Amino acid sequence: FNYSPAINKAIKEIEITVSQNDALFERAQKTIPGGVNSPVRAFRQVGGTPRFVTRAQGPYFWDADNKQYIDLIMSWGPMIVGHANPEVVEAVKKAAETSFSYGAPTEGEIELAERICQLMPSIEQVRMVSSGTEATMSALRLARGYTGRDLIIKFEGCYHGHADSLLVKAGSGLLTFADSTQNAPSSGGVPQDLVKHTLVLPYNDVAAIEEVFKKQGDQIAAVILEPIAGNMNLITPVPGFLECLRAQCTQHGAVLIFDEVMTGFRVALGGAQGLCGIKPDLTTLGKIVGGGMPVGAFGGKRAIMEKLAPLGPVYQAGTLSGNPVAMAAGLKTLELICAQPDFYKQLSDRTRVLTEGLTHAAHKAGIALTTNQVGGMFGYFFNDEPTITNYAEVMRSDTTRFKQFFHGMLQAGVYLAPSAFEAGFISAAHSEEDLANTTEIAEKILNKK
Ligand code: KE4
Repeated sequence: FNYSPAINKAIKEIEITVSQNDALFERAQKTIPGGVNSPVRAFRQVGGTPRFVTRAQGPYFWDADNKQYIDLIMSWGPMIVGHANPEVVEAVKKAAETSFSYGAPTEGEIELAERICQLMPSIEQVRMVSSGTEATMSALRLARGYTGRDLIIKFEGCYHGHADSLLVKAGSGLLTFADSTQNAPSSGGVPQDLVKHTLVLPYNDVAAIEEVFKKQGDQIAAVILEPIAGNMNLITPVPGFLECLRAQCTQHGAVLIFDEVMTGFRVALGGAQGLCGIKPDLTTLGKIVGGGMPVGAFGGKRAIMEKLAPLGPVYQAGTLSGNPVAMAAGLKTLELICAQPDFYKQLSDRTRVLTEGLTHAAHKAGIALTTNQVGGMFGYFFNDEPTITNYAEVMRSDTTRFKQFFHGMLQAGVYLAPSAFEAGFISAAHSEEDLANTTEIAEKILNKK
């Protein structure tokens, strides 16, 4: 509308700038359930409007209102060499120029498979898929096919993607799998008949593991866990926990699956298994292994992997498995990491600067905060327990304080996970200045009464 200059000026002044994030979120909800393609992105746990990303570079992204953020999620882990890393972008462009997908084998798949086997020696053979969920779903089917058994064990608070068998939340404490009424799916649509084959134990509970194996060891197909848990915020294994699982699985012929979708190439070059020195029978990967493109992978002992079609009876397939453009992104990402001998030392040191800064800021404000850090991932709990080792303790954290902190940081241009039950991630692109700015902002927010 074009009124007189005076009126135009007045309209301009009173024009309420409608956030583009709000407008996009409203529009998105018309055609996408919840306006998002993955639930955690909807800010349901913290409230408010998700930020719609328009572009990202290094440790930063910009939202639809052109506001810049220091990104401490980095796509939930994959962007470990920074957003739009020029060398990764170049590799993807080059691959894309010779078409995106063939549905036929390529050398890039061999190169990535060889790199994974070199970096994780427990993996003798590996198959590519297109997500972490596909990797864990396939690994479970393979373990069941290899052992001829049905029962699987997972741990409360661990998340392995959304395959039916893994969307199971048990009642508290040890469950006898025979009494399936105590198990209840944590998602609609998962049949009770399936749930009875999944037993959920408390994370870090050695006695619970020994009890179950004593009773039902010869019926257990697999144990799957996050060797460092990043889906109930960040929880590390207590001494003896992983060792007990390894021993019990070996003794009873169960397949030990380390779900390293998040920890693979995140906590160390050899993943969590490299840090703890325990070899699982199968490993699942995702996130960093695709450099931000859709890639998952599962691999391990040749004797188990050879049960997979076309060699063996366990079927598993995928149109875009080993996609050449995605392989190029994953390969270049791992190449950049391997080219820097002190990559993880630097990443770990910087992440520790962040967690120590947050701890210091909270304690100065008289606020109880516990932080965890392994390699380039971190967790923080508004909780006065000195160490937090399982889901029940995590659940005692102060989520109101979390929400206040989350929104204060968001407003100040720092993007943390919009859920108290997620870990945070930094990249090689995060400078010491970025992290110092983050802790300075945190101090201001935590000291606001
Ligand atoms: P995807 O299917 O989301 O690629 O991977 C599933 C998965 C498997 N295993 C572990 C240990 C994982 O952390 C994940 C996925 N992690 C979540 C973040 N906690 C992805 C974020 C989301 O769901 O949007």
